[in-house]
Amino acid sequence: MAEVMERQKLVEALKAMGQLLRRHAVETTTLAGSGHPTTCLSAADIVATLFFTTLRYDVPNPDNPLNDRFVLSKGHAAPLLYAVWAEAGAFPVEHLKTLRRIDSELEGHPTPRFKWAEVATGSLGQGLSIANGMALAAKMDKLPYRVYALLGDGEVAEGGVWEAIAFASYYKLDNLTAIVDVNRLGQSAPTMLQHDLETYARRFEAFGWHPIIVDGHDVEQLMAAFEQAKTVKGKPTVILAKTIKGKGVSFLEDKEGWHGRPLPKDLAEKALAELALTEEQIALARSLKVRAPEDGVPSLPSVPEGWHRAIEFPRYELGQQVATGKPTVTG
Ligand SMILES: Cc1ncc(C[n+]2csc(CCOP(=O)(O)OP(=O)(O)O)c2C)c(N)n1
Ligand SMILES: [Mg+2]
Repeated sequence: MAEVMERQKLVEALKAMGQLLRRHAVETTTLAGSGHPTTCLSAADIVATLFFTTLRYDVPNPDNPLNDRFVLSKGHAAPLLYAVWAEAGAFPVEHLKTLRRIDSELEGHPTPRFKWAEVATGSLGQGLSIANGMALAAKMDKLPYRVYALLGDGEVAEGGVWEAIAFASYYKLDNLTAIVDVNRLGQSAPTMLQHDLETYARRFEAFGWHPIIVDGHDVEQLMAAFEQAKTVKGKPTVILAKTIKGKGVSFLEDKEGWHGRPLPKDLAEKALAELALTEEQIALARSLKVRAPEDGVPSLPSVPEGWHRAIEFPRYELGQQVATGKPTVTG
C-alpha cells in the first residue's frame, strides 16, 4: 500500500514538473520575443520523466565522466532544456529570464557556453550521430554511462539521421536510447508519417533497433519505456512518443502556424492560466531530484576541468581558399 502511494506521488510530481517546464517555456520565449514554445510543450513530459526518474547526473559537475549524456537533437527546444536544468538545480530558476539575451549563455539554441550542453545542436539531423559517438566512447572506455538523444519527428526525415540509425545498430549501442517526439507537425506542415507510430517502429526495427511506442504525455508509460530500454542487450532502443505539439494550451494544441512563434503577452497570460499549478503541486514537483551516478567505478582517467571544450578553433585568412572536406585549418 505504501508503495502504491509512493508511486502515485511520483506520477503526480512528474506531471506537475511537466507543467512547470511548460510554464517556463511559455514565459521565457514571450519575454525574449522569440523561440519555439510549441516545440517545448510537446516534449515536456518526456524530458521531465527522463531527468527525474532515469538520468544519472552529478548536476553541479557537468564534467563528471560518469554522467549520463543527454543530447537535445531538436535544439530549438532549448527553452525546455534550460528549464529542466534549472529545476534540476543547475542554476537559479530566475536566470531563465535571460533567454536569448546577447549577454546570456542561454542562447536560442544550445551551445557548450551553457555548461550542461556538451555540444551545439539546432542544425537538425546531427544529434543522433553525436550521441552515437558518446555511446561508442563509453563502450571503448568501459564506462557505465548511458546516452539519451531527443529528436523531432520532422527531423527524422533528414537522411543523416538514418545513417546514424544504421551506425548505432552496427556497433550494438545498447547504452543508447533515442526518443522521437512524434508531435505530427514539422515547421510549416505535417510530417510525412504524421501519427503513424507503427511505420516508424517498423523502420527502426528493420535498422536493428528495439522500438517502444508510448503515449508521450503518459509519464507511467514513459517511465516503463526508459526502464525497459536499460534491459535491452545488443541493440539500441528508440522510444517513439506520440505527442501533441502545443500540448497543454488549448489554442495551440495540434495547430499549424505556431511553429517558432512566441506568444504575445495577452496570449501568454491565457496559456499560463491553462497551465496553472497550485503551490502544493509546485512543491511536489520540486521534491524531485536528479540522481547522481553510482560511485565506485574503478580507475577513472583523471579528467581536467573543461576537457570537452578544450578545442582549437580554425583560423582562416581573408581570401584563403580551403576545401570543404578539410574543415580545420590551424595557422
Ligand atoms: C538542418 C536544418 N534544417 C532546417 C532547420 C529549420 N527548422 C527548425 S525547426 C524545424 C522543424 C522541425 O520539426 P520537428 O523535428 O518535427 O520539431 P518540432 O518542433 O515539431 O518538435 C525546421 C525545419 C534546422 N534547424 N536545421
Ligand atoms: Mg514535430
